Amino acid sequence: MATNRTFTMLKPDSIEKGYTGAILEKINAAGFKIIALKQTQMTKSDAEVFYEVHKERPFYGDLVTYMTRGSIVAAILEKENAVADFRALIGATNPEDAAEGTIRKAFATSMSENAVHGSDSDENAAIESAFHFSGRDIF
Ligand code: FUP
Repeated sequence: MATNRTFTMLKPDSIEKGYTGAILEKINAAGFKIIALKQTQMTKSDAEVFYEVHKERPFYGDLVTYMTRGSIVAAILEKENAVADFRALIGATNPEDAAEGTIRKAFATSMSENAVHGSDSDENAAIESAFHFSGRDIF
């Protein structure tokens, strides 16, 4: 996949609070083009695989429970320097540390319920995009 793409999920807390539209608007306003989009719910095994890198961490079980308790909105975004620019737009993992103007500052409540996911590398963006979308879902 080209390096001008990243992958995001609006997490269950964002959907529950009705923030889908507001967050997508911020993403568009920051210059990202949405090239794939869907609302779906991850199964327990989906979340376990998606977050396998954190398997040994103490928060892993809670993270899987949280990510599967309701629907998420998954999207692939396109923009020059997408991975780094999107990480800047979402802000620090802990919303208390997130800068003003970031999505987590505006919409997240805690480190464990932090509103949105953003891929941390081009390689993971490609893996995570393929986890949720097939080629025919990407425009
Ligand atoms: P990020 O890349 O900012 O999404 O953060 P990480 O990949 O480090 O963590 C993934 C998710 O695990 C976070 F979004 C929330 C959760 N997490 C915790 O609940 N506690 C922690 O100490 C770290 C991460």
